[in-house]
Amino acid sequence: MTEIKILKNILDQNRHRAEDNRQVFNKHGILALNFIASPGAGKTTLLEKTISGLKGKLEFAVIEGDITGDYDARRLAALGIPVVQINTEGGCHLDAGMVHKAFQDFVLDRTDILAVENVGNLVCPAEFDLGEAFKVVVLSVPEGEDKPAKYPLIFSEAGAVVFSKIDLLKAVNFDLAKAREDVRRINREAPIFELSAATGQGMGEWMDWLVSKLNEQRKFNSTQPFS
Ligand SMILES: Nc1nc2c(ncn2[C@@H]2O[C@H](COP(=O)(O)OP(=O)(O)OP(=O)(O)O)[C@@H](O)[C@H]2O)c(=O)[nH]1
Ligand SMILES: [Mg+2]
Repeated sequence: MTEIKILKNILDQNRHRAEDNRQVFNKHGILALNFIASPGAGKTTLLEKTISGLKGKLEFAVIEGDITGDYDARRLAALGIPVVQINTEGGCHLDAGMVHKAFQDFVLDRTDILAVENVGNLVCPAEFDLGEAFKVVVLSVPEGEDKPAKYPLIFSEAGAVVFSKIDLLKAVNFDLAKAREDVRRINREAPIFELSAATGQGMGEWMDWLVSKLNEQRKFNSTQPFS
């Protein structure tokens, strides 16, 4: 009983902090995205290609969540964008308080998209709202088409689902129709992107969608639309 109460308190506290973060992002016209996927699904590569593809058009800032190390933060900082690394030292997800602390380092009025790369897994990050506009759940095709059915909570919460490494589709026999069907059963709304950060296939559609979501959010919050 005590354990349940403590967990509820932690989640309630997180929810309040997430709401504070969301208000800050809205005030500054920032589209905040929480990228969630298994280790190695291609989150950082997708961010690298997205940020390069939209260079000169949109300003990105990235918060990198990892258990330890700063490999991904270095990769992204090499693109000349502001990056903050959070090491959870064993924790399997980021929380809203960590994100709040991290974004103090950014010039918010100069940021269009704040991308948070969460710690790699499809389970714990599902419980913790960070104040993002939506979660982007990335499933790489080598992981198998059964993942939406096996990890339904995170797919049900997704604002967008990305099937990544689509260049490997044939080699790994990924059943695209089944994966799509299972996502749709759990989540009727989220757009599903099929893309390869390696070959560029599907990247245009994904980036156009990001721009349209940023504009939508700014119109909704009556801040300046991007274009
Ligand atoms: N074939 C192929 N490989 C890719 C693609 N995207 C990423 N990879 C490879 O997949 C591996 C993992 O990519 P990362 O981007 O580091 O994956 P991640 O999800 O950020 O990994 P963690 O942060 O460690 O959880 C690397 O070897 C990438 O080169 C893709 O579109 N196609
Ligand atoms: Mg990564």
